[in-house]
Amino acid sequence: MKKIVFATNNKHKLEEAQQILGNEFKILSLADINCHEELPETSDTLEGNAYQKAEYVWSHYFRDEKIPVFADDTGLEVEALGGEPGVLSARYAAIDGDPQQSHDSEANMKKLLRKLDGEDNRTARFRTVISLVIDASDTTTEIPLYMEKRWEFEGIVNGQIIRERRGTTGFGYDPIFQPDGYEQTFAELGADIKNQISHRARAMQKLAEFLKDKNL
Ligand code: ITT
Repeated sequence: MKKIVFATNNKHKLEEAQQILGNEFKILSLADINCHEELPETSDTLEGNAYQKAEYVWSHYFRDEKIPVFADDTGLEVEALGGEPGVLSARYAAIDGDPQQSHDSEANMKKLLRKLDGEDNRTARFRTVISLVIDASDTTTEIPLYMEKRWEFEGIVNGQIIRERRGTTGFGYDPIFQPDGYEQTFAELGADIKNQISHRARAMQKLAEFLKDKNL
């Protein structure tokens, strides 16, 4: 079985990725490769953060092994707010509030609903970017040439921010996001449907096709 590293410890993401990549791949988490440090995530774009995480793991753990590494970053982009919270989605409430509220979904949703109070344009999208880094080093030369190749895969799901929370499954902004074509929020649709149509699933499907095509 081929190995691939997903630079995350989020169980939910690991399971979803394993389901989509199938049993041709064994997905290794950060814990599996004994990476316990905090990965850098300081970019102001999703693309930058996904690449920073994948590149960090590749360069610190896999320089001499041909194991591909990928990482993801996701943001909720709200049209009326010029794309906010975007790359700040996880720590939206913490930016000008209490730093403890980083990753506090309730506080994040509350802030977003307050910002959209009285706003009729509720159009929003979830966008995931996956960055894949593969070793392309040439170690046959006298001085080994360490090189990487990188690719990006994007997944988008369009929808609306509703005015009140509905549903109990999922995480993050799921209770206030209703994907186009559905009457329910992500938190009402449940994991089975969400995992077929979500931003992350779409990006992951593109990654899976790429790995298959390139026979990686
Ligand atoms: P990592 O440990 O993998 O970094 P994270 O919580 O930072 O997990 P992401 O970077 O993927 O997760 O997403 C950033 C934030 O965007 C996340 O904290 C949620 O608030 C929101 N988000 C991402 N995917 C979501 C989804 O499928 N449904 C609802 N909210 C989501």
